[in-house]
Amino acid sequence: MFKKILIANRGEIAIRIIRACKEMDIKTVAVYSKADALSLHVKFADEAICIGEGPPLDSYLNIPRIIAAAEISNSDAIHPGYGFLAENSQFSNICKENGFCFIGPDSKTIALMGDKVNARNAAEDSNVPIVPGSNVLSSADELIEIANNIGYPVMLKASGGGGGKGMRVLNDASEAEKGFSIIQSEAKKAFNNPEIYVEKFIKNGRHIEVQILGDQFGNYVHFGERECSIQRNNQKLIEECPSSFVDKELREILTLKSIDLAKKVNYVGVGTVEFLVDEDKKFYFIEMNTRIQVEHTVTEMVYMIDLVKEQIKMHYGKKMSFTQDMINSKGHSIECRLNAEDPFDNFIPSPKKIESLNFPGGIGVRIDSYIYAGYQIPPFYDSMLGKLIVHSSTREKAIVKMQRAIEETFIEGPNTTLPLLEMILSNNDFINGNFDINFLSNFLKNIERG
Ligand code: MV4
Repeated sequence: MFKKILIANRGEIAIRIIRACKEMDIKTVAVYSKADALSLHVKFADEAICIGEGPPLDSYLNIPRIIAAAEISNSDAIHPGYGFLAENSQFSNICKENGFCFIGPDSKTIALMGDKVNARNAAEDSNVPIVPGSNVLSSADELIEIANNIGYPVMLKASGGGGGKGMRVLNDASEAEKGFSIIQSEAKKAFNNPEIYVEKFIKNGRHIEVQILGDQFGNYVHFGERECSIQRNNQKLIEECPSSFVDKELREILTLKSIDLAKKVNYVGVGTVEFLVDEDKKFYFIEMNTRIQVEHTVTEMVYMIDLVKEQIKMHYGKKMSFTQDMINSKGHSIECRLNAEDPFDNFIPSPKKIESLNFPGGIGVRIDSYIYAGYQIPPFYDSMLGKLIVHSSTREKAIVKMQRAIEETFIEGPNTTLPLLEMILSNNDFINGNFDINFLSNFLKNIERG
């Protein structure tokens, strides 16, 4: 096994990875910015190397400094976590060229899935249903012609985007000309890639994703689906495993198609295949994420597996130690994201000092976090402070447990998403599983109206 892994990340995911390494008897190297000198990942790792100032471009996104830290510490491998460099195909390649194993897919696979038009084509080649739409568009006229064929509303998307950035809904042809130039210039600016494409807009869908795992010998398994519809601006707030909307039949086909795609691209490691599922349970591939995701924990609770350990083993080159028929799910898990944001003021970040803190406990309660009482939240990074995850035998019991766990949680100092989470957990539509991707924005509108 690897002797030493450098973690090119911070916050709760850096700690999550350190925990897996400790239990595997792998030494860990933390890298940190000056703003993170007092962060827990620095204390928990065996070694820690400061790589620059607070702003991400000077530290967690600074490839030469991370590679230098891996060299100085004599690390074998680099784990990117999520965000930052996790889906940077160049970084995957640079790690490899410098003799470090990148704990993620090879640069070709990251680049393929990072290009959403190519990802659509890979899905189509694997007989995975995609949203009716186009390849790269060359003009607004071409957009109008294709949109007329598939029918409005349509969604314009940046091929280099994904994760909700660089998207726009067009309701009719009169919006096409302007939409085309806006999204094209946004795409050029944000992703350094002006390529855009169009898809039919799937109304009132659910956002459902499948967790897959592949080794380097062509073996693939899945760990069911996650329900990720409770989100806004592509920031998920609550995730579940399984989805109460997905029946046995739908699960079978979603997971089968996900593995077909993974096989087609010789995928190695953990990956997530994202789908939109409409009211008639028709499903459409939208993207594939080539990283460990924030919400991997709900899958871990239900399948009783450590996905980060499996990910590390797969990239070391171990053969998968189980087959699909050995994998069983049990019960239901829910995750709530604890963010330092004001949910009642447009989720404005609130990077303050944690004045006092109490985390919940009890059977089936898991906290993946990095904050402690007295910790000053730096202003430079994502506002997620941690995740509260519960597991119980049924969805109903998991909801009750989450309500109880939220009641026990106190985070004083910053504004947090806790009061909003408490309200959603007691909402009848949420409790009845009666929601889609519009739930959160409608819920917030209703609060405003009082
Ligand atoms: C869509 C869509 C409807 N139709 N594509 C958002 C994030 C990215 N992963 C894909 N996303 C979507 N793509 C088509 N053709 C709906 C979403 C979407 C969404 C849209 C508006 C508000 C909330 C949303 C939540 C999840 C997904």
